[in-house]
Amino acid sequence: MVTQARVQIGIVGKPNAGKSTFFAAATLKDVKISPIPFTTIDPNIGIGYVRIETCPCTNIRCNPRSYIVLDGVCFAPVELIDVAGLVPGAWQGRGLGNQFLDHLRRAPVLIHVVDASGSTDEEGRLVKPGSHDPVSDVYFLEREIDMWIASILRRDWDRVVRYVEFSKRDITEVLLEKLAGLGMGRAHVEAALQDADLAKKSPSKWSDEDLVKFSHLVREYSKPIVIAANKIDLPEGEEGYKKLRETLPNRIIVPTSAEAELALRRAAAKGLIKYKPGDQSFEVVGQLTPQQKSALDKIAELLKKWGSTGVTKAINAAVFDAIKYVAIYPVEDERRLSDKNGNVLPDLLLVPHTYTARDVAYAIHTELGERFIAAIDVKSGRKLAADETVFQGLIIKILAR
Ligand SMILES: Nc1nc2c(ncn2[C@@H]2O[C@H](COP(=O)(O)OP(=O)(O)OP(=O)(O)O)[C@@H](O)[C@H]2O)c(=O)[nH]1
Ligand SMILES: [Mg+2]
Repeated sequence: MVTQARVQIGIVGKPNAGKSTFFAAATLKDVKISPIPFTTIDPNIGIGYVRIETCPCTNIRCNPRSYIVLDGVCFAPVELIDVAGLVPGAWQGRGLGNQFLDHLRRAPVLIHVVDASGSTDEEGRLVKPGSHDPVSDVYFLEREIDMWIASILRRDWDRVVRYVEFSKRDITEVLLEKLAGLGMGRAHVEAALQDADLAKKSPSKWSDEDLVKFSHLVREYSKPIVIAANKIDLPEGEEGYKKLRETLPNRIIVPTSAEAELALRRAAAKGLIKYKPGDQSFEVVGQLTPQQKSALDKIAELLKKWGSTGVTKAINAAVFDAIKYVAIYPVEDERRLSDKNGNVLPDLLLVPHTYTARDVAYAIHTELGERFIAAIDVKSGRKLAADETVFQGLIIKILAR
């Protein structure tokens, strides 16, 4: 079985926006949820799923090991990390500060849960619905994340200066070393240096503004953010979502009701309804109390209006749109589409779309990477060279020495 590290998704936002509700809805983990700011202090870590509609398993009987198939729909696991709320000035120590973002170092993508209903102020305190502007939350939160990265760079900026000025090392290399632990790669660092106009400026001459500008760009390139416009079950939530769309037309924004998704997942777990994450509707199969019925009726209306609760859509958008990962299916026996033991399509790997056939071999096992000769696109029978990139839905067999 393939044991590649799971894709991590960080869930960020101000207090009381619904981060833990989103997390609980996606993972079914029992975590603290309440309308009091700073309910979450230590991070919650759990497994959520991306939903893959057109999966080879739709037409074949398979024996999935590292993913799940429900009614012909595939669900591949991702790791979700729900952290404490950020408030303006967190980088200067306000609220719980921003140190806890260190838990998101390895996450290549973030979901920003925004209270689109405007019923909480920038510190997460309850206010009249519609009275707080959700757009301002997007701006301040992203700045706090940029400042977190800037603070990590500032910590030993003297060393960066020394290496570049006195040891004559290339600034890209020195920054890369520093930022590798934050999941940032060469392309991210080079592009940020270029676009911030800093590629040729010696680090001793960088102003603090330069450092923040670089941090902003390198964050944008290495940890893109999907916005979950949450609480759309409230009338003001719809307004807020529209405003977010209008003000930020180039951003990935998914309308969500984390609360509705949580209710549906819990009802399904209790056997009251038939529902899979991301479904457009549900079917009642158990005995409902009048309260349950009325709550579910409301959710049915929401699904009709919005197409889904948006939670799975936001996770999918993070993995497939923001960082453009693809789902591929490694097999050992290309005729039976199975592993050595006859398990059909046992594995589903989520990998960057820039991955080559050889990268995939390494992701499965270092040794397989080292012994790599070529790969086969099983559906077409075509050979893939080591440096050919993989694509969505590829069933791949690695040929190794
Ligand atoms: N109406 C509505 N309320 C929601 C939704 N999602 C969360 N809430 C409510 O918002 C409040 C805060 O939810 P949490 O999930 O604890 O928020 P959080 O962002 O984790 O907050 P902190 O841990 O304090 O940072 C709770 O009362 C939730 O029930 C939603 O989609 N719709
Ligand atoms: Mg929380």
